[in-house]
Amino acid sequence: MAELNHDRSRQLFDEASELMPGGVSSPVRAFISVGDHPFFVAGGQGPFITDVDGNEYIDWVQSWGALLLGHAHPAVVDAVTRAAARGTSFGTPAELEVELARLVIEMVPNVDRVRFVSSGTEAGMTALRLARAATGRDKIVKFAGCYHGHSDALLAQAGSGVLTLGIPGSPGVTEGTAQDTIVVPYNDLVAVKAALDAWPDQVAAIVVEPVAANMGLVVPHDGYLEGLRSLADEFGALLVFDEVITGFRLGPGGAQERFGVRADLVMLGKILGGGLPVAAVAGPAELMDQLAPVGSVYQAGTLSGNPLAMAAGVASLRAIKEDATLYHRIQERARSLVRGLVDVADIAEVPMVATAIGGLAGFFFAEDEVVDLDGANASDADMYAHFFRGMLDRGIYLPPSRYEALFVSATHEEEHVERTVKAAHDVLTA
Ligand code: HOZ
Repeated sequence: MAELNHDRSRQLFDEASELMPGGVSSPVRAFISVGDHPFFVAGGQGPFITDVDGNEYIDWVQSWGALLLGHAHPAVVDAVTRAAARGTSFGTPAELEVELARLVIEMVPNVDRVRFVSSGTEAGMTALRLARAATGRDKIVKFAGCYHGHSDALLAQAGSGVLTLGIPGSPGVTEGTAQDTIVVPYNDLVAVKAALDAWPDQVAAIVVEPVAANMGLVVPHDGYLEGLRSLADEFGALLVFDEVITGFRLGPGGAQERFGVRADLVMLGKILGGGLPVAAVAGPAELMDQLAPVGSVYQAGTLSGNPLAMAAGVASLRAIKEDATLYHRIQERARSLVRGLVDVADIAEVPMVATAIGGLAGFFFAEDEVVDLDGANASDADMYAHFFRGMLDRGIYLPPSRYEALFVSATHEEEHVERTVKAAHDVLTA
């Protein structure tokens, strides 16, 4: 079949590459691991994204999960437009912050206080600082393949772009910082216990993506999150759930609600901002009130609580709350998508394993179920790249890396699943 015309995107990418490192503002967007050039976006509507050459794609990335309601949701657009007309930034408290904080506290379990920041990275930095201050300990336990933003302490064996580009440990992270980060495999409680035994009274926090979605999609074993909770309690460490992806996606209360496991601190982002830069650290008052200005743990930001971002967040969470069937629909859609992909892979005799949870879907070209980073690494990278390019040519935009998840929005219908599965059939049987 004829390839789509990407002339304008190519031209822009050439220009961008002279002006910005790799031509992008964030590494995975460069499409390097799938052997392609990125398309440049012109706009999006619901489940669709359109590029500057006029090609339209069914978008299963949805701004890396930020858009639960799909592109350009009318309520979000309206709220942001009205907020912008009143002024774009004040650096002073505003009513919408109170409203968004109230919505978060209402929807997310075990939260009395919310500190808004502008990115998941900031949320991770703040959660760690708070955990270290609250426990008087330095070390943290994280999991290979989990990604919590690009702060120094959390980059070790991180997922997402760090994996995609095969960067083992980023230059610029000091040895001292790296020494305080203990990395163990995901889904392995014995390894966590061993780490806590090896550094008694030194671990401030166990930081985890309750469903790992930055090494591809890897779900926790039954009892895994409960096990982390017990180990944290036994060893006096805090349990930090990075719910930047799972928050408001697995259900209104995220992973805590879905799995019935309490976290001491929660990192939120993506859906929280409805596509604008909002993230947050949230938790019980006794911890959160250690942040300045009540406590002495310092954290600040000129654009924190930005009115446009707050307006988008409030409009999104309200729309989510009002849509009684949303979580059922996205879950059914995610399941039907992975069922369809696996069926097609079977027909084509291509090994594939796939999983779906809430509005998250993921697949690996692999024989065996993937439970950790080793499994994800063992999946077929060349096959993923080939599949990605074939799907893009057929108007389906998948994550440009096998280490990312697929995101279902409230606007994806069964017909979009069917078109995706048909395209997958054509690519895999060609
Ligand atoms: N952290 C995102 C993937 N999990 C990548 C964001 C981006 O490159 O835009």
